[in-house]
Amino acid sequence: MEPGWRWELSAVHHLRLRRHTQDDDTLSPALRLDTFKMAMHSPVPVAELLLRRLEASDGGLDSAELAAELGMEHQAVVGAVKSLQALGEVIEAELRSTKRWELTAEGEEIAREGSHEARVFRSIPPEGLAQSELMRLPSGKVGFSKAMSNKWIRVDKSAADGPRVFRVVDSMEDEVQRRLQLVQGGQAEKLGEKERSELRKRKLLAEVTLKTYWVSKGSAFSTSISKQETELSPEMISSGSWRDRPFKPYNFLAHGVLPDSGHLHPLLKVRSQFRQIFLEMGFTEMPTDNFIESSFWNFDALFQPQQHPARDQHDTFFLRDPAEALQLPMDYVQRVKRTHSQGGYGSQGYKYTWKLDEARKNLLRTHTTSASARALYRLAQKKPFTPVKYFSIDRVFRNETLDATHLAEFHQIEGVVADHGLTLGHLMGILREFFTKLGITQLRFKPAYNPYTEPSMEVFSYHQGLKKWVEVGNSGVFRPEMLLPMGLPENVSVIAWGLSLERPTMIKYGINNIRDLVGHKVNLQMVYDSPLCRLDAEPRPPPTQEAA
Ligand code: FB9
Repeated sequence: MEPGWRWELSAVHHLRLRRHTQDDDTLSPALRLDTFKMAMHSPVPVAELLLRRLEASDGGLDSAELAAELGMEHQAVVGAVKSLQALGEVIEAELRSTKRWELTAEGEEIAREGSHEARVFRSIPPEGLAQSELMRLPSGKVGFSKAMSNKWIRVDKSAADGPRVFRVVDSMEDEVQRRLQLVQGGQAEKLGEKERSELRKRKLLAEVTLKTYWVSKGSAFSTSISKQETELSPEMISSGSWRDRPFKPYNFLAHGVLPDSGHLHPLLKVRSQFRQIFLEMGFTEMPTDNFIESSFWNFDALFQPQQHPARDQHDTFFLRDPAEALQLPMDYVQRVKRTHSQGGYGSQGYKYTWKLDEARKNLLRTHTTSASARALYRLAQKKPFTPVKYFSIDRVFRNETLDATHLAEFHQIEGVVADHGLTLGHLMGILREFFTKLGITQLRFKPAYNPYTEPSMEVFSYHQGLKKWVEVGNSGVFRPEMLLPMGLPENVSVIAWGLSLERPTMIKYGINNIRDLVGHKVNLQMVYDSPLCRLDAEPRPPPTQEAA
């Protein structure tokens, strides 16, 4: 047994650690084994064993070596190191990673039973063995080719009843087994690089990285670790026993256990940031508590013609039940009908036959602009007109082709400002103010088209992280054909803009596929770990695996 430390019973039968030198084999293997076993089952906590061992060591000890000596799992010693570290300066423990050679399972088996080629050699009697029979042996295939290449055996192909294998040498040295046993005995360094790599190639040996601790005495080292009190109990105070009890130093920097709490989905964190921005800008939230909308409010009221491609099955989810909206403000509907079919208010309209049935069709709203239409219509009923600033953030549904950034539903954020004489300039101004609060300052406006706004603009921002211009929204001035039938005064114009909640959330939290943010594939850990959202702060780096 190689030198090292041994547990042995001292004269008074209490356990003591003693460095066992080569010539010190006084303890009989049997006695050493059971004291060893006794140590294993001894009530002495591993930590105490470690301290005694450290006491006796000069300089320090390696946690893996100690575990080997104590014949216990390395993890148990690591546990003791950690609990001693928690006590303060009792020990110093420096994490080391040591590479060492370990036998693979097959390596273990060969160290025990001998190499395949040795077993093949041993299984060949002097009169030889039929090759077919030899191949059926468990080590047959592997052993035969190695024994051949070691020139231990030969094959007589011309033998009567088929190829026959014979020994070439009388005896052989099972070097492979010997080398594996050397490693098993902790003397891997005795093997040359070539021998080691040959064994590794045969998957008999593997180099493992072991994270071990080099433990040394701390400034408050002592072998007796009296359990430090962590609580000051009433009886300690009443008995005064607290005076002579060691207390664990209070770690004021301890993070404390995270209280179990609910976790806001990142989307809701960003939503509340957007809400905050709108409220700061004096906007009022529009009611959007109806996912189901009539085609009238979702399209017709917005002067979107009934044959517009967005109004067919491919883009919109229509409802079978309830299929139709029954209550519509008919006087207003008539004005919408006329505006679509004949125009008015200075517009020539679309010159088509507008159908009420089409307008009655229920659907899942495709945008929250339908809620803006309802709000502006209610506003128009209130005389005299008062300027307003409205916003909405809620789900909308579009029957779109699904891809990494598009699902069949997303949250639309919309801002609406109605006042006298508002112009495109006002829209650009309020967009700058809005996006600046988002931490987005470099904006570009690109002319665009929406059926319900003229002029319309797509809004782009230069994204530092992505090093490109990103479309961050759409906007426009609502058409008079939309506003005047509602009953809003001539000189009142309404500017509005919209964007999604998902896009900024994905960029903020570094999420590239919308399915990692929304839906059944979301990893709840991402929600739990998602940090607070500060929209105007630098975007967070995407979550790395580990973190995870
Ligand atoms: O959100 C979008 N982009 C975006 C927004 C913010 C953002 O923040 C980053 C932190 C820095 C990043 C990106 N978009 C709108 C632009 C694109 O993503 C676009 O491809 C997808 N759009 C959605 C619709 O897709 C069919 C986003 C969604 C959208 C588009 C238009 C409106 C609302 C949402 C609108 C409107 C509107 C126009 C005029 C009047 C009233 C409303």
